[in-house]
Amino acid sequence: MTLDLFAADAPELEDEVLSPGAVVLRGFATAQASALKDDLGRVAAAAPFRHLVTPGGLRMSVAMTNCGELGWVSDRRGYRYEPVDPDSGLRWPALPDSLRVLARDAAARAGYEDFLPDACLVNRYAPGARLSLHQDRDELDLRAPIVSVSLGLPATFLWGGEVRADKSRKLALHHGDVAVWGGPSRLRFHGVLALKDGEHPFAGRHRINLTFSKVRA
Ligand code: MD6
Ligand code: FE
Repeated sequence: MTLDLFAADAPELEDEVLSPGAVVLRGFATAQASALKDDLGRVAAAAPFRHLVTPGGLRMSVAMTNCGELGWVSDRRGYRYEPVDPDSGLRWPALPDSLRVLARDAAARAGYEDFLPDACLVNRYAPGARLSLHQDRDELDLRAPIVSVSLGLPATFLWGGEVRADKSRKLALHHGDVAVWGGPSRLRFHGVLALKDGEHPFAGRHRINLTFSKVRA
């Protein structure tokens, strides 16, 4: 029997509401993955992945780079967005059209029309890499949502509340899933548990996450 993905009885991947204004669009990016891979390869060639240091002096386990007008950086002086890659002294690579369109379409599907990101943080998780609970709050335009694309190995995502101590919910994010959060959920705490080892055709033993935001109001 061949699996006909267009058949009326094909398994539907359901959008999953996390909280008001926050949703996971299951498999939303899967069809574009090969174009994304080519474009991300070019971004990483121009601005290689690196492990940033937190203001407290800890090396982050997630490797990062950026594309778009502004890139997220962290060092002993703090967290901020910068137009120039501190490693090269050059502007971050431009946001590829494939990424811009994906982010805009995902935001629209989640109810946020005309999302025009000026920053795309590219996160690379190797086995064991994790991101503790945090808020995305270094952006000036908090009216715009965060669009977060998962590629490669699956991860366990933590969806918390408005304060760090709130109980968080765990959910799996797979290759192609896109989480969008904005409006009343824009400052929700979230994080990623330590990545389990594995192998995925998209990125081998890695998970790649793209976090799009609008920094300039
Ligand atoms: C994720 N990432 O990897 C979610 N936020 O699914 C984030 O929330 C995130 O990786 C700020 C900085 C880096 C990140
Ligand atoms: Fe985040």
